[in-house]
Amino acid sequence: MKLIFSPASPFVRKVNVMRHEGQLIDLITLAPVQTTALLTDPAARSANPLGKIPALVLDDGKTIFDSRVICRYLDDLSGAGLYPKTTLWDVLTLEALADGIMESAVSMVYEARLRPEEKQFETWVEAQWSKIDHALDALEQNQFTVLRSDLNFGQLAVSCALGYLDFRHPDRNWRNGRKWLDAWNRMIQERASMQATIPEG
Ligand SMILES: N[C@@H](CCC(=O)N[C@@H](CS)C(=O)NCC(=O)O)C(=O)O
Repeated sequence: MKLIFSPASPFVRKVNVMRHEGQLIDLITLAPVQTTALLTDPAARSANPLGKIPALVLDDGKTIFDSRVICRYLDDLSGAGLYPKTTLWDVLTLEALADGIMESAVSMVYEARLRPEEKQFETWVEAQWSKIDHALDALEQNQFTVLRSDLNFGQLAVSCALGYLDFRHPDRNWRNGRKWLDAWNRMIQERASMQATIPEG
């Protein structure tokens, strides 16, 4: 299998975390690309008509995306058991929340990097941060109980999202007023899969 990826992407990090958790490192080769919403890499486009990464090219030539589908697939393949049947919908909802945080955080980066300065829309950027803020408050206030249950992929996805906030938005100080979430995240970040996938670039 071949993973079309870029190391800075939080969505890619989720897949990489699953590669480690499922002990699938040797089964998946890595094909790095540089792709943005404005300049799509041809390999990303040929794997996914949307041009987005991650995309996983299977051994039979078929491609699967997006990160949520790939992570479920790799969990199934490896038997890692990170989507327990008894809490499946809660775990998937937690993962969707993590993905939403990533989407808003990535779109803020795109706004700053891809849009000409005179066209940047501060109100819109703040509206994106407000989504993240509400999501983090909900996590701190225990609105998503599978965050505090046995290890599952929703938790790892949340930790990838928090890692991306540290990586791209350190000035927003997401830890302010969120002591519990910070302590929880420190514990998750100690896992070998999280340590091996710290974003760079
Ligand atoms: N829902 C997708 C989101 C993937 C995504 O937005 N990836 C970004 C990189 S972080 C991308 O490919 N951007 C290029 C583009 O928007 O064309 C997933 O979970 O995989």
